Amino acid sequence: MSSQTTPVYDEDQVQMMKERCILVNDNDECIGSADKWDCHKITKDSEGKLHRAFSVFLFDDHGRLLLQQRSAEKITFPSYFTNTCCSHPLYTPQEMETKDQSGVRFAAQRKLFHELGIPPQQIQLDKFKYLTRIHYKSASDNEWIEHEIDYILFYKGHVDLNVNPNEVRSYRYVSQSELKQMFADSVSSKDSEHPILFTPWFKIIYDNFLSNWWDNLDNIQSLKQDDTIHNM
Ligand code: DMA
Ligand code: MN
Repeated sequence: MSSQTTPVYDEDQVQMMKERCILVNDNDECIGSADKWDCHKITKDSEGKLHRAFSVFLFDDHGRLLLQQRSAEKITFPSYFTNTCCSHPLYTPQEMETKDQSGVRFAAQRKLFHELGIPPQQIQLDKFKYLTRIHYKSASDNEWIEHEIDYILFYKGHVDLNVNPNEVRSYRYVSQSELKQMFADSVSSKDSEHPILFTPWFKIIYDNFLSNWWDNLDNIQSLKQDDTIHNM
């Protein structure tokens, strides 16, 4: 006899599934709102809903990238390694503002505090370097999917960390060569009991953009693609 088991999700993470995300069309124009659950749930009628997101890449003064391993409690992509911080601007006047990407900048400051405990006063909104937007879709498992237009924000500067264990399982600063080694280890760990997994959006960015951006970290504004939305 087979029975369908419903996974028991972490209470705090389930609570956050009530957040209202910004629904967008392919041109990143707001077309409404939906809760985080509906945006990411695979149902028989839909594969999630296209919404707005952001990805922060935070570098220390030596140019090393702060990597995050998502907590085991995350409902999507648990225990995967990824860039410093990812989330969604919310359906509020402040976080929906598109002029100078001020809504996603504000949301990024909010989540750097929530996930990593970085004091908001250490994050100056105009020090986020906005690079481009990436439209992608990728399933986490049979139940959950990401389908987003993801704003890429770089940030360089020293910050103090006080990580939230409900969000972050581990973190480390890596050089370009250390990250390359982790990707190599990830391939060779594929069939092991504890594979090293990277989130699909981080892998897309790593494969297509990151080395060029990282090589030009101190002149990053010259690589900005204001009006582009990459379809990946
Ligand atoms: C969502 O990240 C954003 C991207 C770019 C995938 P997330 O699942 O970490 O969102 P949250 O931190 O709000 O749970
Ligand atoms: Mn999302």
